[in-house]
Amino acid sequence: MGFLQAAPQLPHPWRNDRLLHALLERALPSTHRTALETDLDALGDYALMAWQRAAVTTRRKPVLTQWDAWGRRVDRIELTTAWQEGPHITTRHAVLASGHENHEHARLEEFARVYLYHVASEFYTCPLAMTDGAATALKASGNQALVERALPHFLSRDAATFWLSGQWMTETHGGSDVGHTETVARQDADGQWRLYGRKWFSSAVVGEAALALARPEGAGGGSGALALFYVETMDDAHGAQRKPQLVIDRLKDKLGTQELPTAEIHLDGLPAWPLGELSNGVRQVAPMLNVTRTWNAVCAIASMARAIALARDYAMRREAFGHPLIELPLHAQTLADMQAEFEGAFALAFEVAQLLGRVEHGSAAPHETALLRLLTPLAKLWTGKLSVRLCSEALECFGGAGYIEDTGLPQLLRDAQVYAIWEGTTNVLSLDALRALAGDGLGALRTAVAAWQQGGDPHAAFAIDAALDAAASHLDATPTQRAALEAGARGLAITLARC
Ligand code: MFK
Ligand code: FAD
Repeated sequence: MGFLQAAPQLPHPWRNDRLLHALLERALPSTHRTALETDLDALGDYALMAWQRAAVTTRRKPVLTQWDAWGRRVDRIELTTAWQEGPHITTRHAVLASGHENHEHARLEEFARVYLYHVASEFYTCPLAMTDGAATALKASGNQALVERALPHFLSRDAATFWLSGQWMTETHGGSDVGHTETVARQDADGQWRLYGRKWFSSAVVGEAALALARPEGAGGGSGALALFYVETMDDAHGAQRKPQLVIDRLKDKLGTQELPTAEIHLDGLPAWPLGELSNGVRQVAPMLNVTRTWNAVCAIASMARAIALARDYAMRREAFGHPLIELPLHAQTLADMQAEFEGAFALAFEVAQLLGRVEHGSAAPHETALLRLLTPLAKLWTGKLSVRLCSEALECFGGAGYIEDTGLPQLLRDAQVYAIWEGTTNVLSLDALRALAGDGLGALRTAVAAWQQGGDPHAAFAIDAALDAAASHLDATPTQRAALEAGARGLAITLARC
């Protein structure tokens, strides 16, 4: 046998992560770090184990069996190993529960865990994000009965009692524009609400609960008439089988996120409970959207971190023209440029995580609520786009090997494509950023930028001020200039996010 190329090795995702260490040292009191670091080290071990395991096992997808041998509808889903491990890892290391502790660093501590766990989780983080979002929306609703019913499960630190929640919004006619929702909520004579309709993308179909948008029977059209409902999916009376009023039509065959069982479902009278008023469901689900969008940003940077770590390691093992790749000036510059873009995205995503913690805890500065409202869509949309670009660049760093399935590398690129689509596409979030800018967003950003700039690079300060001035002039558009304003929204959002 001739030359054999050494495969890339993944450095320990926590012990070798200079950025995350620096952030936590800067942001957390030492008493918090000690406890957190035990979990981070364990999650780093798990990530390393999962990468090594993936190299020697055949990739699996979830499998749906709709009927048993005797003709009974069962809709049973077999999950991958990482998914079976998900509830145990998650609860043991408080991945989700830590975000709901009562202190201002709770969200930072949660998202540090998410960042280390995400790639190994095989997108078990998708339903975790939605569960976190559901817990947040339930708290915001003030519906005490539902809070007491669901939160002990959603935030459980014991796998035996842990529940996942879905987020049932998208329908065949309404993904970005949920105003087309056709699912109807009808009330029985005894007052029980039931949902009838079809949800087109359900990514936590193995979960025990969901928040669903539906139109109360007789309510008008459009999105303002939608209500937000809490549902449970399992029927304890039948040995924790799925409720018969929830039918799984099929699992989607997807470009990426293939371990995640995303289903098309029918609801045929599934019992449901409104979170609050029987209208303005979009307003009620907004706290969920903003939390899942933060997860999306953090998971997108986790994918970038993985791709760059592997490319950097490979650059020390692969030689060309008599040198390891890392010693070739242009290859080293390519890696450095990727790292620089990544570090900017890392800073933005974790800024949002910290802001969220402060705002929820009530310790935020006056401008920070509006700042969070603006930076959340900006972080989501920018990290979503950047992850595709950086994962693509990382694959190229491996040459032909980056295109070969059983290196495990192409999956990074396929998975990255989803970050820009779900939870609001780039365009939808650019328009959301406009909505936030039109409120107190721009003023909040100016206040924040002034603070960030103190002692910083004056050239960078000039660039940011110029972008903010440009944003302000766009926002002065008259109603007749609205089309031009919308057409420029993506450029504006990306400029602000990069700044
Ligand atoms: C592994 C990574 C983890 C990530 C997991 C992801 C799992 C993926 C699962 C999904 O994809 S779930 C489906 C997600 N779907 C979306 O994100 C929908 C995208 N579309 C939008 O976001 C639209 O902008 C929206 C549906 C909100 C538009 O609906 P409307 O009814 O036309 O919105 P409208 O009238 O502008 O807003 C209604 C109210 O909500 C307004 O408040 P008021 O009633 O008080 O005026 C808005 O200000 C408010 N609102 C909208 N978005 C908000 C918000 N408030 C706060 N934050 C927001 N983001
Ligand atoms: P459309 O809304 O039809 O968008 C098509 C195009 O039009 C996009 O490029 C969009 O940017 C653009 N567009 C739309 N409106 C505007 C506008 N006003 N201005 C400019 N451009 C616009 N949904 C759930 O509810 N629950 C889930 O669990 C879930 N899981 C998912 C899992 C995966 C793997 C994927 C891929 C999707 C999932 N979704 C889920 C659905 C996802 O949220 C939607 O696909 C997404 O919100 C876009 O909606 P749509 O597919 O209807 O696209």
